[in-house]
Amino acid sequence: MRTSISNRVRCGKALRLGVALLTSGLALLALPGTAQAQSVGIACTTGAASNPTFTLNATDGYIQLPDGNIMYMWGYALGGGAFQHPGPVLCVNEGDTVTVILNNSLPEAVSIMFPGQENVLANGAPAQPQGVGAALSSLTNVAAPGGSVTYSFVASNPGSYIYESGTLPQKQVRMGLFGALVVRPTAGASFVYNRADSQFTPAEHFMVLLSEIDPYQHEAAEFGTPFNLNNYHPRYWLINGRGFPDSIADNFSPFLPDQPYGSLAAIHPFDTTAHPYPGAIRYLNVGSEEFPFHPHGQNGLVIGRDGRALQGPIGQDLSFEKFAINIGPGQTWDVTFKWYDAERYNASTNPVPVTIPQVNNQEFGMFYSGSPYLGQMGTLPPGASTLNVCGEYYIISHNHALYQITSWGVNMSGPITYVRVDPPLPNSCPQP
Ligand SMILES: [Cu+2]
Repeated sequence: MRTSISNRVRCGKALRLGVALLTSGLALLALPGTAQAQSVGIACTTGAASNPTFTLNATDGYIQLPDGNIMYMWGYALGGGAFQHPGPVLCVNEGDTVTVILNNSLPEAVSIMFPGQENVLANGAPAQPQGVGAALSSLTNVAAPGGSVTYSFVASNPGSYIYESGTLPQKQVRMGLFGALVVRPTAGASFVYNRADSQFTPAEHFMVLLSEIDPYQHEAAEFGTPFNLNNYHPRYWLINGRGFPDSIADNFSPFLPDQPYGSLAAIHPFDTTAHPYPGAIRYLNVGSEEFPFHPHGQNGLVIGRDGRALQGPIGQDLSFEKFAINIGPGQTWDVTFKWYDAERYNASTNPVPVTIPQVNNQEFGMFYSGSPYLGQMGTLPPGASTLNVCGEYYIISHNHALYQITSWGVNMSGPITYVRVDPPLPNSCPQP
C-alpha cells in the first residue's frame, strides 16, 4: 500500500503541473484535450474547436474516501495525463464528429460505450457486441491489454450523456470506467438544448455524477482474487467521484490529486434584470440503484432526460418541476434551477420577525456567517469560527436515499453537496 500512496502523490504533482501549464496556455497544443481549470462548476475537457479527438487511457490508481480509506480504482485518464476519477468530462458541439482513442493499460480487455449516440464506429466499422462462441463477452468492441481501439460518432443530439465500459460492466463500470459527455447545442454553450427556454447562466453550470463502491469488489480486483457478484453490496456513494465533505472542495484541489471534480453549486439569487437565467445541473447515474437526489431550497425544473429535451412532437414544452430528482441507473437528467430571495429580509428595512436567541442558546454551523441576512457577516461568540466569507447562504443538496448518506458507516458523508448562494450581483464577495 505504501507504494500505491507514493504513486498517488506523484500523480498529484503531474496533475498540478498540468493545471499550471494549462493556465499559462503552453499545453494547448501538446495535450489530446484540455481541461478548464476553473475552481467551481463543470470542468469541461475540450478538444479541437470542431471534430475533436480525445485519447483516453484505461489505467488504475487510488482515490480517497471520507472515512480515511484509500480505494483501488480503474479509470479513463486523459492521454498524457495521470489517473483520474471519474474520467474527463468531454464537452463537444452538436454536429461534431467525435473521435475517442482508447488505449488499454489494464490486465483485461476493456471498451467504451456511448449510450445515446447513434452509428458509433469502432476502427472505422460499425461497433458491434463481442462474443466468445454463443456467450456475450462485451457490448462493444474492445481494446485488448496493451492494445487500443478507436471509436467515432457524430454528436447529433445535444444533451448530457454517460460514457462507460461495455465490457463486464458489472465489474468495470463499478471499478470506475465511466465519465460524462456533454453535447452543446448549436444554439450555444449557454443553452442545454436548442430551445430558448433552456438558456442558463454560463457561470452556474454544474454536474452531479452519482456512483457507488463495494470495497470488497475493489479489493478483489486489486489482488486478483475472485469476487462473487451475488455478494455485491455498496458501502460508499459518491458525487463526481468524491464523498462529502470532499465533494464541496474546489475542482482540482491539491489534497484530492486524482479526484478533480467538486460539486459545490455556487449561484446568485434570481433577479429579472441583474440575473435573469437559471443555473443548470447535469445529473448522471452510473450506479445500480435509483438515486433520488434532493436539492433543498427550490424545486428543479426537469428540461431533459437521457440527452433529449422534454418536448412534444411540435416542440411543446413538457418540462416539469420536481422536488426530488429520481435518476435511475444509466439515466441522465438535465435540470435548471433558481433561488429566489422570497422574503427579502433586510436588517434595517425588513428584519427577521423573530427574536434572535441570545448567543449562549445558539448553535453555530461551520458555514454560518453570524447573521441571518444574505450578504452580512455577524459577530460570532468567542471560540466559534466560520468558513463563511461574505454572508453567503449554504443549502444542503443530497441523495435522499438516506441509508446511502454514509462512507462505510460514517454518517452524513458521501453523496451530499451544497448550493452556495452569494449576495446579489454586483457584489464584492470573493468568488469561489
Ligand atoms: Cu433533503
